[in-house]
Amino acid sequence: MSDKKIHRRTLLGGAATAAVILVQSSFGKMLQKAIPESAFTPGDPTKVTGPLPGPMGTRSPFEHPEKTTSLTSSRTPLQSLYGVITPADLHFERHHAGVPAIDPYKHELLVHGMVEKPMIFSLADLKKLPAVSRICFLECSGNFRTGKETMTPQDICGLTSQSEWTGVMLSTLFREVRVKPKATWFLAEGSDAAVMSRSIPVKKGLEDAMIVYAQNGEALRPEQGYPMRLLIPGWEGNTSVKWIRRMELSDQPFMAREETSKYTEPIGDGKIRQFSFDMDARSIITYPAYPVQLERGWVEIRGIAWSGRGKVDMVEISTDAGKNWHKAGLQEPVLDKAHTYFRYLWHWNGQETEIMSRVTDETGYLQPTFKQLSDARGGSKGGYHFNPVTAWRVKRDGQVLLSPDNI
Ligand SMILES: Nc1nc2c(c(=O)[nH]1)N[C@H]1C(S)=C(S)[C@@H](COP(=O)(O)O)O[C@H]1N2
Ligand SMILES: [Mo]
Repeated sequence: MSDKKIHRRTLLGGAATAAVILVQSSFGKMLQKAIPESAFTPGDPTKVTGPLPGPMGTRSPFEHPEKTTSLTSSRTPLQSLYGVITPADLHFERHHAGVPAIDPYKHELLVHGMVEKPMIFSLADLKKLPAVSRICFLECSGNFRTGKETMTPQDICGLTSQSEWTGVMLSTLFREVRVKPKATWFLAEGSDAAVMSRSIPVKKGLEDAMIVYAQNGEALRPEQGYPMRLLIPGWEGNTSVKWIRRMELSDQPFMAREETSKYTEPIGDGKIRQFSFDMDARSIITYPAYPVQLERGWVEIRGIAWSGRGKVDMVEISTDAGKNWHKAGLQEPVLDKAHTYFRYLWHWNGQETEIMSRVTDETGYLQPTFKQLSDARGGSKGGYHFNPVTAWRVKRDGQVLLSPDNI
C-alpha cells in the first residue's frame, strides 16, 4: 500500500515535469513523450534483471533536459544542468544555413595568403600534430532575450554552453605555414551553405585560438562543426567558425558580411561599434528561477558566471532587490574564460522580494544592471553583447518570475 503510494507520487512528479516541457514543445514531441512516460512504471527493481549493457548509454526516462528550438538556433536548458560541462547533445546551436553533411575523409583546411608555405591539412594531418584540451564556454553575442515575466534561464540566456575542446593550437599551424611578420589579420571561412567568414587578428590567433576536432571526449558533433572548427576562447561565438575550410592571412580585415552588416552594435550618438569581440562578464541565477515554485525556508541559490576576459573573480548575491550584496561560493576549479558554478545559502521568510547575482571578473569589470546597460546603449533593451544582471521576483505564494525591471 505505502509502496504503491510512493511510486505513484514519484510518477506524478515526473509527469508534472513533462507537462512543463510539453507546453514548450511541438505537438509531435508531446505525443512522443506521453508514451514513454506512462510505459516506464518501475516495479520493484530488486525482483527483475534489468537491461544488459548496450553500445550507448541512455538518459533516465524520468529526465527530460531539452533544448528549445527556432529556425536559426537552439538553446541550452541552463536550469537543468548541475555542473559546468554541457552534455554535447544539449550544446546550443546557431547556424546561418543549417548543418552541412561533410565527409571527414575528403574535408580539407587550406591555410594561405601572407605565409611562406601555403598548406592543406586533412583531419588526419591535424590529429598528428601536438594536441591540446581546454575547457571554455562558447556564447553567441546575441545571447539575450526579454519581454515577459514567464521566461526561464534558457529563454533569457541559453545561447551559451561549455565543453572540453580538443584539437591543435592555431599557433602550431601558423608555425607550420610560417606566417609572414606583416600579417595582422586572418580570414576564417566555413564550408556550410552560408560560407560564413570572419576576420580575426593574428595576435588572438597566436594567443589561445585552436582548431578543434573533439568535444567532451568524442569527435565534434555535426552541429558544433564536424569535422573541425575554429575555437576563439572568450570571443563572440560567431568568430568560432564551424566546418572551417580556409584561413587566409592578410595585413587588414576582410570586411565580411558578418562583421559589417551583422555583429555590430549601436553605442549612442549614432555611432556603431564594430569588431566587439570580447564577451563581457555575465552571471545568472538558474535556481530558483521561473517556473520554480519556491517553499519557505532554506534555499540554495545556484547559477553560473563567466567572463570572456579571464577568470571569474567574485559573484555576489542580493536577496533584497539589490540593497545588500553577499559573496557566493565558487565551485573550484575556476577556469579562464569558463562557466563557473556559484552557490549561496539563503533563508526565505516568505515575503515578496527580488534575488539577483552579479559577477566581477579578474580585470575588475562588474556586470552592469539592466538600467545601466540600457542607458549606455541609448535606451535599447537588447541587441548584441547585452549582459545585464538578471533579477528574479519571488512572490509571496512562492512563484518565481522575471523581474519587471528586466523587461
Ligand atoms: N560556418 C559557420 N560557423 C559558425 C556559424 C555558422 O552559421 N556557420 N554560426 C556562428 C555563430 S553566430 C555562433 S554563436 C556559433 C555557434 O556555435 P554552436 O552552434 O556550436 O553552438 O558558431 C558560429 N560559427
Ligand atoms: Mo552567434
